Amino acid sequence: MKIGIVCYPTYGGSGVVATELGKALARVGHEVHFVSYKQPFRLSSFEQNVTFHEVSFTNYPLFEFPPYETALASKLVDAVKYSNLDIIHVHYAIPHASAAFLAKQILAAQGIHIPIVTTLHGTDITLVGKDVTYEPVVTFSINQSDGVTAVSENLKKETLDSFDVTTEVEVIPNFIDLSTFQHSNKAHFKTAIAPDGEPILIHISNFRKVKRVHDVIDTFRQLVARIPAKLLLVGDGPERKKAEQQCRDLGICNNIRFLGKQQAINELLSVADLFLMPSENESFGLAALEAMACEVPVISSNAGGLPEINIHNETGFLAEVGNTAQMAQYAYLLLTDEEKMATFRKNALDQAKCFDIKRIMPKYEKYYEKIIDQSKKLNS
Ligand code: GMT
Repeated sequence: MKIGIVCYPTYGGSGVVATELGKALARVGHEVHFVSYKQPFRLSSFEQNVTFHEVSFTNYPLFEFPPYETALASKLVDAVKYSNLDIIHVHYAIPHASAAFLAKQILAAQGIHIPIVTTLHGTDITLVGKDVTYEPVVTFSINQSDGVTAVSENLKKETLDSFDVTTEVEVIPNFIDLSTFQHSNKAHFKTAIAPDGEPILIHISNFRKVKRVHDVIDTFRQLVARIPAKLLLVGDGPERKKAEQQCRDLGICNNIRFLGKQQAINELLSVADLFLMPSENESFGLAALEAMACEVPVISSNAGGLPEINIHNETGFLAEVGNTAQMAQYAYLLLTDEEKMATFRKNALDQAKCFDIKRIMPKYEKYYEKIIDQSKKLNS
Protein backbone atom coordinates (compact mmCIF):
# COMPACT_ATOMS: atom_id res chain seq x y z
CA MET A 1 0.00 0.00 0.00
CA LYS A 2 1.01 3.63 -0.45
CA ILE A 3 0.06 5.42 2.73
CA GLY A 4 0.13 9.15 3.49
CA ILE A 5 0.54 9.94 7.19
CA VAL A 6 -0.20 13.41 8.55
CA CYS A 7 0.97 14.23 12.06
CA TYR A 8 2.48 16.80 14.38
CA PRO A 9 6.26 16.55 14.16
CA THR A 10 6.91 17.73 17.72
CA TYR A 11 7.45 15.84 20.97
CA GLY A 12 4.07 14.42 21.94
CA GLY A 13 2.24 11.15 21.87
CA SER A 14 0.25 11.54 18.66
CA GLY A 15 3.37 12.38 16.63
CA VAL A 16 5.28 9.50 18.21
CA VAL A 17 2.50 7.00 17.47
CA ALA A 18 2.13 8.25 13.87
CA THR A 19 5.86 8.12 13.19
CA GLU A 20 6.45 4.72 14.77
CA LEU A 21 3.44 3.31 12.92
CA GLY A 22 4.72 4.70 9.61
CA LYS A 23 8.22 3.31 10.18
CA ALA A 24 6.80 -0.12 11.06
CA LEU A 25 4.55 -0.14 7.98
CA ALA A 26 7.53 0.81 5.82
CA ARG A 27 9.60 -2.02 7.30
CA VAL A 28 7.05 -4.59 6.12
CA GLY A 29 7.13 -3.15 2.59
CA HIS A 30 4.49 -0.42 2.44
CA GLU A 31 5.42 2.92 0.91
CA VAL A 32 4.93 5.59 3.57
CA HIS A 33 4.73 9.33 2.95
CA PHE A 34 4.85 11.59 6.00
CA VAL A 35 3.31 15.03 5.56
CA SER A 36 4.03 17.66 8.21
CA TYR A 37 5.50 21.14 8.68
CA LYS A 38 8.76 19.73 10.04
CA GLN A 39 10.50 16.38 9.96
CA PRO A 40 8.88 14.32 12.76
CA PHE A 41 11.40 14.04 15.60
CA ARG A 42 11.27 10.25 15.71
CA LEU A 43 12.13 10.18 11.97
CA SER A 44 15.71 11.12 12.51
CA SER A 45 17.47 8.59 10.29
CA PHE A 46 17.07 7.31 6.74
CA GLU A 47 14.36 4.69 6.43
CA GLN A 48 13.76 2.64 3.34
CA ASN A 49 10.26 3.14 1.85
CA VAL A 50 9.77 6.41 3.75
CA THR A 51 9.41 9.83 2.14
CA PHE A 52 8.90 13.10 3.96
CA HIS A 53 6.84 15.90 2.37
CA GLU A 54 7.38 19.21 4.14
CA VAL A 55 4.44 21.60 4.22
CA SER A 56 5.94 24.97 3.48
CA PHE A 57 4.31 28.33 3.92
CA THR A 58 4.69 31.35 1.77
CA ASN A 59 4.86 34.21 4.18
CA TYR A 60 2.98 37.36 3.34
CA PRO A 61 2.60 40.51 5.47
CA LEU A 62 -1.18 40.17 5.36
CA PHE A 63 -1.01 36.83 7.20
CA GLU A 64 -0.87 37.36 10.90
CA PHE A 65 -1.59 33.64 11.11
CA PRO A 66 -0.19 31.67 8.14
CA PRO A 67 -3.00 29.48 6.69
CA TYR A 68 -1.49 26.10 7.60
CA GLU A 69 -4.61 24.12 6.80
CA THR A 70 -4.64 25.43 3.23
CA ALA A 71 -0.95 24.69 2.76
CA LEU A 72 -1.42 21.18 4.20
CA ALA A 73 -4.41 20.44 1.96
CA SER A 74 -2.44 21.58 -1.10
CA LYS A 75 0.52 19.41 -0.10
CA LEU A 76 -1.81 16.42 0.33
CA VAL A 77 -3.30 16.96 -3.12
CA ASP A 78 0.22 16.99 -4.49
CA ALA A 79 1.30 13.86 -2.59
CA VAL A 80 -1.79 11.86 -3.58
CA LYS A 81 -1.52 12.83 -7.25
CA TYR A 82 2.20 12.44 -7.79
CA SER A 83 2.96 9.63 -5.34
CA ASN A 84 -0.24 7.75 -6.14
CA LEU A 85 -1.26 7.29 -2.52
CA ASP A 86 -3.94 4.69 -1.71
CA ILE A 87 -5.00 6.19 1.61
CA ILE A 88 -4.37 9.18 3.88
CA HIS A 89 -4.15 8.59 7.64
CA VAL A 90 -4.30 11.73 9.76
CA HIS A 91 -3.32 11.77 13.43
CA TYR A 92 -5.03 14.27 15.76
CA ALA A 93 -8.20 15.71 14.26
CA ILE A 94 -7.34 19.41 14.46
CA PRO A 95 -6.68 20.66 11.80
CA HIS A 96 -5.55 17.51 10.01
CA ALA A 97 -8.97 15.92 9.44
CA SER A 98 -10.48 19.03 7.87
CA ALA A 99 -7.37 19.65 5.73
CA ALA A 100 -7.61 16.05 4.50
CA PHE A 101 -11.31 16.51 3.74
CA LEU A 102 -10.50 19.59 1.65
CA ALA A 103 -7.79 17.68 -0.24
CA LYS A 104 -10.19 14.81 -0.82
CA GLN A 105 -12.79 17.16 -2.32
CA ILE A 106 -10.23 18.82 -4.60
CA LEU A 107 -9.02 15.43 -5.79
CA ALA A 108 -12.58 14.11 -6.29
CA ALA A 109 -13.23 17.05 -8.61
CA GLN A 110 -10.33 15.70 -10.68
CA GLY A 111 -11.68 12.13 -10.62
CA ILE A 112 -9.26 10.85 -7.95
CA HIS A 113 -10.87 9.18 -4.93
CA ILE A 114 -8.75 8.98 -1.83
CA PRO A 115 -10.06 7.53 1.44
CA ILE A 116 -9.24 9.29 4.71
CA VAL A 117 -8.68 7.67 8.10
CA THR A 118 -8.67 9.95 11.15
CA THR A 119 -7.14 8.78 14.41
CA LEU A 120 -8.39 10.62 17.48
CA HIS A 121 -5.70 10.92 20.12
CA GLY A 122 -7.02 12.80 23.11
CA THR A 123 -7.37 16.52 23.57
CA ASP A 124 -8.60 16.82 19.98
CA ILE A 125 -11.77 15.34 21.55
CA THR A 126 -11.62 15.88 25.30
CA LEU A 127 -10.39 19.47 25.44
CA VAL A 128 -9.63 21.49 22.31
CA GLY A 129 -12.10 19.74 20.01
CA LYS A 130 -15.03 20.32 22.38
CA ASP A 131 -14.37 24.04 22.43
CA VAL A 132 -16.94 26.00 20.47
CA THR A 133 -14.03 27.53 18.48
CA TYR A 134 -13.44 24.19 16.76
CA GLU A 135 -16.38 21.87 17.52
CA PRO A 136 -18.42 22.30 14.30
CA VAL A 137 -15.37 21.63 12.10
CA VAL A 138 -14.23 18.69 14.24
CA THR A 139 -17.69 17.06 14.14
CA PHE A 140 -17.99 17.62 10.40
CA SER A 141 -14.54 16.33 9.53
CA ILE A 142 -14.88 13.25 11.74
CA ASN A 143 -18.14 12.43 10.00
CA GLN A 144 -16.59 13.00 6.59
CA SER A 145 -13.69 10.63 7.29
CA ASP A 146 -13.98 7.23 5.65
CA GLY A 147 -12.63 5.62 8.80
CA VAL A 148 -12.20 6.85 12.37
CA THR A 149 -10.12 5.23 15.06
CA ALA A 150 -9.65 6.09 18.74
CA VAL A 151 -6.66 5.07 20.83
CA SER A 152 -8.71 3.72 23.76
CA GLU A 153 -12.22 2.56 24.63
CA ASN A 154 -12.50 5.58 26.88
CA LEU A 155 -11.70 7.98 24.05
CA LYS A 156 -14.26 6.28 21.84
CA LYS A 157 -16.86 6.76 24.58
CA GLU A 158 -15.86 10.41 25.05
CA THR A 159 -16.20 10.94 21.30
CA LEU A 160 -19.65 9.39 21.11
CA ASP A 161 -20.79 11.22 24.26
CA SER A 162 -19.55 14.65 23.22
CA PHE A 163 -19.97 14.78 19.44
CA ASP A 164 -22.77 14.01 17.08
CA VAL A 165 -20.75 11.32 15.35
CA THR A 166 -22.32 9.22 12.61
CA THR A 167 -19.17 7.36 11.48
CA GLU A 168 -18.31 4.15 13.30
CA VAL A 169 -15.35 4.56 15.66
CA GLU A 170 -12.90 1.65 15.79
CA VAL A 171 -10.60 1.28 18.80
CA ILE A 172 -7.00 0.54 17.88
CA PRO A 173 -4.87 1.06 20.97
CA ASN A 174 -1.49 2.73 20.97
CA PHE A 175 1.60 0.58 20.96
CA ILE A 176 5.30 0.53 21.64
CA ASP A 177 8.17 -1.17 19.90
CA LEU A 178 9.24 -3.47 22.72
CA SER A 179 12.59 -4.15 21.11
CA THR A 180 13.58 -0.50 21.56
CA PHE A 181 12.07 -0.17 25.02
CA GLN A 182 13.77 -2.84 26.98
CA HIS A 183 15.26 -2.37 30.36
CA SER A 184 19.00 -1.88 29.99
CA ASN A 185 21.56 -1.91 32.73
CA LYS A 186 22.65 1.66 33.43
CA ALA A 187 24.14 1.21 36.88
CA HIS A 188 26.66 4.05 36.48
CA PHE A 189 23.93 6.44 35.43
CA LYS A 190 21.78 5.37 38.38
CA THR A 191 24.64 6.04 40.78
CA ALA A 192 25.13 9.50 39.33
CA ILE A 193 21.50 10.40 40.05
CA ALA A 194 21.06 8.55 43.33
CA PRO A 195 24.53 8.14 44.89
CA ASP A 196 23.19 6.55 48.05
CA GLY A 197 21.00 4.08 46.22
CA GLU A 198 17.82 6.10 46.72
CA PRO A 199 14.83 4.97 44.63
CA ILE A 200 14.26 7.07 41.52
CA LEU A 201 10.84 8.34 40.51
CA ILE A 202 10.30 9.71 37.03
CA HIS A 203 7.72 11.80 35.19
CA ILE A 204 7.83 12.43 31.45
CA SER A 205 5.43 14.80 29.72
CA ASN A 206 5.00 17.95 27.71
CA PHE A 207 4.37 19.90 30.94
CA ARG A 208 0.91 21.02 29.91
CA LYS A 209 -1.71 21.84 32.56
CA VAL A 210 -3.54 18.59 31.86
CA LYS A 211 -0.45 16.65 33.09
CA ARG A 212 -0.70 18.12 36.64
CA VAL A 213 3.07 18.31 37.14
CA HIS A 214 2.37 20.07 40.46
CA ASP A 215 0.79 16.80 41.65
CA VAL A 216 3.96 14.92 40.69
CA ILE A 217 5.96 17.27 42.91
CA ASP A 218 3.40 17.18 45.71
CA THR A 219 3.36 13.38 45.66
CA PHE A 220 7.15 13.37 45.79
CA ARG A 221 7.16 15.91 48.67
CA GLN A 222 5.03 13.56 50.77
CA LEU A 223 7.12 10.53 49.88
CA VAL A 224 10.46 12.16 50.55
CA ALA A 225 9.23 13.19 54.00
CA ARG A 226 9.13 9.44 54.79
CA ILE A 227 11.99 7.89 52.79
CA PRO A 228 14.94 9.24 50.80
CA ALA A 229 14.20 9.36 47.04
CA LYS A 230 15.06 11.24 43.85
CA LEU A 231 12.75 12.62 41.17
CA LEU A 232 13.54 13.07 37.49
CA LEU A 233 11.32 15.45 35.55
CA VAL A 234 11.70 14.95 31.82
CA GLY A 235 10.20 17.20 29.15
CA ASP A 236 9.33 20.83 28.82
CA GLY A 237 6.29 23.00 28.36
CA PRO A 238 4.14 25.79 29.74
CA GLU A 239 4.04 24.52 33.34
CA ARG A 240 7.79 24.02 33.80
CA LYS A 241 8.56 27.42 35.34
CA LYS A 242 5.80 27.02 37.91
CA ALA A 243 7.03 23.51 38.71
CA GLU A 244 10.57 24.79 39.28
CA GLN A 245 9.24 27.48 41.60
CA GLN A 246 7.17 24.89 43.49
CA CYS A 247 10.33 22.84 44.14
CA ARG A 248 12.14 25.94 45.40
CA ASP A 249 9.21 26.91 47.64
CA LEU A 250 9.12 23.42 49.13
CA GLY A 251 12.91 23.35 49.60
CA ILE A 252 13.25 19.98 47.86
CA CYS A 253 15.30 21.06 44.81
CA ASN A 254 18.26 18.90 45.90
CA ASN A 255 16.24 15.79 45.26
CA ILE A 256 14.71 16.84 41.95
CA ARG A 257 16.29 17.19 38.53
CA PHE A 258 14.64 18.89 35.59
CA LEU A 259 16.19 17.26 32.52
CA GLY A 260 14.21 19.08 29.80
CA LYS A 261 13.45 17.37 26.50
CA GLN A 262 15.33 14.11 26.05
CA GLN A 263 15.64 11.65 23.20
CA ALA A 264 16.97 8.56 25.02
CA ILE A 265 13.79 7.94 27.02
CA ASN A 266 14.46 4.20 27.38
CA GLU A 267 17.80 4.90 29.09
CA LEU A 268 16.15 7.24 31.57
CA LEU A 269 13.35 4.77 32.24
CA SER A 270 15.89 2.02 32.78
CA VAL A 271 17.20 3.72 35.91
CA ALA A 272 13.77 4.50 37.32
CA ASP A 273 11.85 2.61 40.00
CA LEU A 274 8.44 4.27 39.62
CA PHE A 275 6.69 6.32 36.95
CA LEU A 276 4.23 9.04 37.98
CA MET A 277 1.34 10.14 35.76
CA PRO A 278 -1.26 12.10 37.75
CA SER A 279 -2.98 13.58 34.65
CA GLU A 280 -6.30 15.41 34.76
CA ASN A 281 -7.17 13.59 31.57
CA GLU A 282 -5.29 11.05 29.51
CA SER A 283 -6.90 9.21 26.64
CA PHE A 284 -4.17 6.57 26.67
CA GLY A 285 -0.91 7.52 28.40
CA LEU A 286 1.79 6.35 26.03
CA ALA A 287 4.59 7.40 28.37
CA ALA A 288 3.18 5.10 31.07
CA LEU A 289 3.27 2.20 28.62
CA GLU A 290 6.87 3.01 27.70
CA ALA A 291 7.72 2.91 31.42
CA MET A 292 6.07 -0.50 31.79
CA ALA A 293 8.08 -1.81 28.84
CA CYS A 294 11.17 -0.94 30.90
CA GLU A 295 9.69 -2.81 33.88
CA VAL A 296 8.79 0.37 35.73
CA PRO A 297 5.47 0.21 37.65
CA VAL A 298 3.17 3.22 37.28
CA ILE A 299 1.34 5.34 39.83
CA SER A 300 -1.27 7.28 37.94
CA SER A 301 -4.60 8.97 38.22
CA ASN A 302 -7.64 6.97 37.14
CA ALA A 303 -8.53 9.51 34.44
CA GLY A 304 -9.62 8.68 30.89
CA GLY A 305 -8.07 5.58 29.37
CA LEU A 306 -5.41 5.11 32.07
CA PRO A 307 -7.24 2.19 33.74
CA GLU A 308 -7.08 0.35 30.40
CA ILE A 309 -3.27 0.44 30.58
CA ASN A 310 -2.30 0.65 34.22
CA ILE A 311 -3.98 -2.19 36.06
CA HIS A 312 -4.64 -1.26 39.68
CA ASN A 313 -2.67 -3.30 42.19
CA GLU A 314 -0.96 -5.26 39.39
CA THR A 315 1.13 -3.01 37.15
CA GLY A 316 0.94 -0.08 39.55
CA PHE A 317 -1.75 1.87 41.32
CA LEU A 318 -4.56 4.22 40.34
CA ALA A 319 -5.80 7.12 42.47
CA GLU A 320 -8.41 9.84 42.05
CA VAL A 321 -7.17 12.92 40.18
CA GLY A 322 -5.50 15.26 42.68
CA ASN A 323 -5.25 12.73 45.52
CA THR A 324 -1.51 13.12 46.01
CA ALA A 325 -1.62 11.71 49.56
CA GLN A 326 -2.92 8.44 48.13
CA MET A 327 -0.33 8.48 45.34
CA ALA A 328 2.47 9.07 47.85
CA GLN A 329 1.14 6.25 50.04
CA TYR A 330 1.12 3.88 47.04
CA ALA A 331 4.67 4.91 46.13
CA TYR A 332 5.78 4.26 49.72
CA LEU A 333 4.04 0.88 49.73
CA LEU A 334 5.85 -0.30 46.62
CA LEU A 335 9.25 1.16 47.36
CA THR A 336 9.37 -0.44 50.80
CA ASP A 337 8.26 -3.91 49.71
CA GLU A 338 10.86 -5.60 47.53
CA GLU A 339 8.76 -8.66 46.80
CA LYS A 340 5.74 -6.64 45.73
CA MET A 341 7.96 -4.42 43.62
CA ALA A 342 9.45 -7.42 41.79
CA THR A 343 5.95 -8.77 41.04
CA PHE A 344 4.74 -5.38 39.83
CA ARG A 345 7.81 -4.98 37.60
CA LYS A 346 7.10 -8.31 35.94
CA ASN A 347 3.38 -7.51 35.60
CA ALA A 348 4.24 -4.16 34.02
CA LEU A 349 6.40 -5.81 31.38
CA ASP A 350 3.76 -8.47 30.68
CA GLN A 351 1.15 -5.75 30.23
CA ALA A 352 3.45 -3.80 27.87
CA LYS A 353 3.84 -6.94 25.74
CA CYS A 354 0.10 -6.83 24.98
CA PHE A 355 0.69 -3.48 23.28
CA ASP A 356 3.72 -4.45 21.22
CA ILE A 357 3.76 -2.94 17.76
CA LYS A 358 3.91 -6.45 16.26
CA ARG A 359 0.40 -7.04 17.59
CA ILE A 360 -1.09 -3.62 16.85
CA MET A 361 0.33 -2.69 13.43
CA PRO A 362 -1.53 -5.52 11.62
CA LYS A 363 -4.77 -4.08 13.00
CA TYR A 364 -4.04 -0.84 11.13
CA GLU A 365 -3.11 -2.74 7.95
CA LYS A 366 -6.39 -4.65 8.08
CA TYR A 367 -8.32 -1.47 8.78
CA TYR A 368 -6.72 0.36 5.83
CA GLU A 369 -7.58 -2.55 3.53
CA LYS A 370 -11.19 -2.45 4.68
CA ILE A 371 -11.49 1.32 4.19
CA ILE A 372 -9.77 1.26 0.76
CA ASP A 373 -12.09 -1.55 -0.30
CA GLN A 374 -15.18 0.31 0.86
CA SER A 375 -14.08 3.46 -0.91
CA LYS A 376 -13.42 1.59 -4.15
CA LYS A 377 -16.90 0.03 -4.05
CA LEU A 378 -18.47 3.42 -3.33
CA ASN A 379 -16.72 5.09 -6.25
CA SER A 380 -16.92 2.32 -8.84
O1 GMT B 1 -4.00 15.26 23.29
C1 GMT B 1 -2.86 15.67 23.56
O2 GMT B 1 -2.51 16.20 24.59
C2 GMT B 1 -1.86 15.50 22.50
C3 GMT B 1 -1.50 14.12 22.29
C4 GMT B 1 -0.08 14.25 21.91
O3 GMT B 1 0.18 14.59 20.78
O4 GMT B 1 0.73 14.09 22.80
O5 GMT B 1 -1.64 13.26 23.45
C5 GMT B 1 -2.71 12.35 23.40
O6 GMT B 1 -2.33 11.33 22.52
C6 GMT B 1 -1.39 10.39 23.01
C7 GMT B 1 -1.09 9.41 21.89
O7 GMT B 1 -2.26 8.78 21.44
C8 GMT B 1 -1.95 9.70 24.25
O8 GMT B 1 -1.01 8.76 24.74
C9 GMT B 1 -2.20 10.77 25.31
O9 GMT B 1 -2.85 10.13 26.41
C10 GMT B 1 -3.13 11.84 24.76
N1 GMT B 1 -3.18 12.95 25.73
C11 GMT B 1 -4.27 13.25 26.43
O10 GMT B 1 -5.32 12.64 26.31
C12 GMT B 1 -4.14 14.38 27.37
